[in-house]
Amino acid sequence: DPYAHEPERHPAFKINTLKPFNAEPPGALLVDSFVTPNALFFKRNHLPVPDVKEEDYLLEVERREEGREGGREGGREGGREGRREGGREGGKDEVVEHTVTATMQCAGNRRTLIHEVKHVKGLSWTGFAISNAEWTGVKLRDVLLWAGVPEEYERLGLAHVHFIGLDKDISNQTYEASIPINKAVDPRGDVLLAFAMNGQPIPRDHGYPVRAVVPGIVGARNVKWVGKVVASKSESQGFWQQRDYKNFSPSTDWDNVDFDSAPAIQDMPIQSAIATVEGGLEGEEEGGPLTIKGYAYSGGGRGVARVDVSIDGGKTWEPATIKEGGWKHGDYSRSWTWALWEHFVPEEKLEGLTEADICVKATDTSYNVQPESIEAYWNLRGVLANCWARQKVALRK
Ligand code: MTE
Ligand code: MO
Repeated sequence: DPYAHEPERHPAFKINTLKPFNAEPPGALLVDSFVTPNALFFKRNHLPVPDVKEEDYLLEVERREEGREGGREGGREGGREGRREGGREGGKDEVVEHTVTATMQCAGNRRTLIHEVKHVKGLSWTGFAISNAEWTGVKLRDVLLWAGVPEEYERLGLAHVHFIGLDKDISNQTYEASIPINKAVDPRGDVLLAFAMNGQPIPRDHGYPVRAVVPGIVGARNVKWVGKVVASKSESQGFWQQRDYKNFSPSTDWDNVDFDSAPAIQDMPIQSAIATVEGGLEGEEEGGPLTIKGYAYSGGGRGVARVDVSIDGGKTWEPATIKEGGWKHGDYSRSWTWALWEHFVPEEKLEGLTEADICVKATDTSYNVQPESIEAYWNLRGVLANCWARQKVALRK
């Protein structure tokens, strides 16, 4: 059993699949803290969790200047460098340690909504395949410069940085993905090769000893157990870069899909979800006041500018209170975290209503808003489900 040596997990998780282990924490626990405790951070594994020993760990960095044409592997290795990473020891003196608070979200978050329209292939995440942590590591930019990928990478035609994981399937295929090189070398891009998560060595489930943390970019590119980094002319040709994590028209199905026609998901769109609703008929004869809590998040460094809440199915709206995170004055490109919000509806606003039809939509600093319907957004892989969050609450018997 390749899954015989999996780490222990928190009992509160809603488990999606056991082997590989995929699970989300309960919403109420998740929005309880701005920084998610490691034990409650959602877990998304495609393969068995590898058991990497720090003493065996060596990060390889490669510069691949010969591109591959027509999507075929044609590159030879150039400028190959090995480097000891991870843990607290070994040659990190040339690069400085950084800590970045960044939210990570799976592209399949809220896929249950897509399943409800028409079933798709994919894990049925409700709304909590997202978490926030303080990551410590070295900037990928510094490692690339140290390893001989020069600032003038464009002259060499280098356009992507690949991360190759140490987790393998039965045919020895490893998990890998890539990001655009401009994100990797941007000093304000904050991409880390992280070795600590919330002040602890990264837990095995999250990539021990080193994982890529790519703030603002979909979870799938935040490769765990990174064994190798490659600066390359072409995008990763890995399955999860080319044949998954892409979004298509509602009319596209498995018979006519052309994966090469769509870009790999990188930045995440504006998103929000309801985590808890207190009040209403809960323990009362007549519906009491409502307290609604949840999160909002946008990718690409865009901040959450506002969260609007409606209790009448979207006819009228009020802004929620952002408790933590979200937009900061003057920052348009470096908001890496979610915003936790809260909305209180007093009893007088509920008078005459038999039910509250709660809708939530967030707006980011580019004024992108969430789409209203999921039907218009259905896609065969069930990714990027970011329609309005909705929940109905009974107010009268
Ligand atoms: N990295 C490796 N090596 N193997 C994986 O299966 N899953 C990816 C990404 N990095 C994955 C990986 C996906 S799809 C997501 S959403 C995030 O890791 C989840 O990170 P987490 O388990 O730390 O929450
Ligand atoms: Mo994911």
